[in-house]
Amino acid sequence: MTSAVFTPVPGLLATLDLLAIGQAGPVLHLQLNRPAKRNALSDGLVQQIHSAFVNLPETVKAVVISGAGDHFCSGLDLSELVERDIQSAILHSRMWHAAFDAIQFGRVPVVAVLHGAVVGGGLEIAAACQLRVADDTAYFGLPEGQRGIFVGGGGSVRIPRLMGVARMTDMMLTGRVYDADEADRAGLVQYRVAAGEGLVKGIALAQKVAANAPMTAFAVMHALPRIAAQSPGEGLFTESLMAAAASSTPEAQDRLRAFLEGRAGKVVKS
Ligand code: 1HE
Repeated sequence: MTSAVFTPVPGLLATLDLLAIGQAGPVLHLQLNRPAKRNALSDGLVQQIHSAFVNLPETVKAVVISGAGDHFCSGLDLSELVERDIQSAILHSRMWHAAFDAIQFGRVPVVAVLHGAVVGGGLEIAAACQLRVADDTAYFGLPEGQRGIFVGGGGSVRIPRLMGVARMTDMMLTGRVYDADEADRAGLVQYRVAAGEGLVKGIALAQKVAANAPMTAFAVMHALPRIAAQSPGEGLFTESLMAAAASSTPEAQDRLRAFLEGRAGKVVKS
């Protein structure tokens, strides 16, 4: 059980009726809240996710995202997949990109707590988060292949960076579904827990993440994935700029001094 007490967040976030949002200290818990539809990503839900991430309260330093009911998320709301002309289909995908970019490149790190179905757009959301926790019930699929469509929420960019192009190709061409252990081995998730324990783990991780210096959190979120997409020469240069910016903040100076004066923790085996 987590000892954190989450209370509703007033203001704009409280108006987002497809999400259940609570805050405990620096951690915000955002739950996809369409359990009757297995948290299928309707346009409204995607827009509410976007609104939530661009309107996080100043006091929030880390977010946990999870799904209400027995599944994390069943992906695109197929009932809305009406025949679109090519331009509106592009705009629909770009709307998803904007929302999931607001998760990956927002102000604070995000931990995804995954259980049950994590499929299609659900896996695309998970891939936009910085950390992923899966419990025993989680399973991962990209049914786009079977439905005659393609990923449109950033999956083709983010998922191969986690598991490789070959594994994603297999999932899309054959409908292969990964269980939680397979997903762990393939790099899709970083933490594996017993059924029902994902939220406690995710909140504990978010509390640790929230204790980081904000500039370090920012550098890890914003610089690491961009450096990974740069050439080695550009990456090294970006790294130098980021390192100089992070180490010259007053918070970094305080933390370095605390270690040298014996007031900060040592690195210990876990
Ligand atoms: C839905 C959706 C949905 C459930 N859109 N309505 N995603 C998929 O191809 C996955 C489709 N869903 C499923 O395979 C299953 O629903 C689950 C494995 C996720 C869950 O199974 P189960 O037995 O718990 O629930 P259910 O009985 O299938 O569904 C309960 C209700 O949710 C039912 O509606 P009801 O009115 O009959 O009660 C379902 O129709 C509804 N529902 N999933 C709409 N996805 C832009 S690129 C990204 C593209 C994609 O994400 S493709 C992946 C689409």
